[in-house]
Amino acid sequence: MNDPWRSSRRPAKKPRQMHAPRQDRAVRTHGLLLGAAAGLFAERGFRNTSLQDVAEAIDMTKGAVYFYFPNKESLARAVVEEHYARWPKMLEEVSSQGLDPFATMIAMLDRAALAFRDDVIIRAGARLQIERDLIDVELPTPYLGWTALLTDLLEAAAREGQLAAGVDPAQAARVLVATFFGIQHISEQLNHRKDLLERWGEAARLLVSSIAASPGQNSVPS
Ligand code: LUB
Repeated sequence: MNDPWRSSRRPAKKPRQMHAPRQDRAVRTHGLLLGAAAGLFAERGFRNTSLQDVAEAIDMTKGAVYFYFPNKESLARAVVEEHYARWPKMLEEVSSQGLDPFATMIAMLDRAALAFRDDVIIRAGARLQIERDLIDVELPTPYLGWTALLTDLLEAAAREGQLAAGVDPAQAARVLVATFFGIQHISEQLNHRKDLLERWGEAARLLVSSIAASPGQNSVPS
């Protein structure tokens, strides 16, 4: 299946020619910076996080951070892009299980719920997208990747007779994305997503039963 999030990433820059050990160290430092920034963005938000805070979080000088990111906006964009880069990797893993399209959709959304609860890059990317109007840099347009993926999977499910009569794949995809977005946002606001799996499970059971051709088809785990 093609990568619905490819437009969410800038083309990878050719790494400058560096000696291997130095390049490895630069890649590791870049990853450390993303992780530290994500932790702070997820907890405090964009406005209340400074490059100095990020530098101190991993014992770097602010000057050293500037070698990787010229400003806080570019760091925020890198975190959001890494958020979206997670999904094609997840899709590759799920697709390798050989599930049918409907089960693949369920598996992706269930894994996404885990990621929104546990993955700091996912959590930070979600918060930065909420705060996108405060961030003076172009960020990927939200929601479109997931909507495209679920539309593709639901169209494949329809072709395999897995959808109830009259279910429009694109419409169902939009409702699923909006529902998932709302569920994870409300869970974050009320209890830092501690109950996200339970909240997503109850929504999924309702939605799945309303679009599946046969009750209990690929039933969502309770
Ligand atoms: C998802 C968020 C939070 C959509 O795809 C996105 O942009 C999303 C961040 O903006 O939820 C629901 C899967």
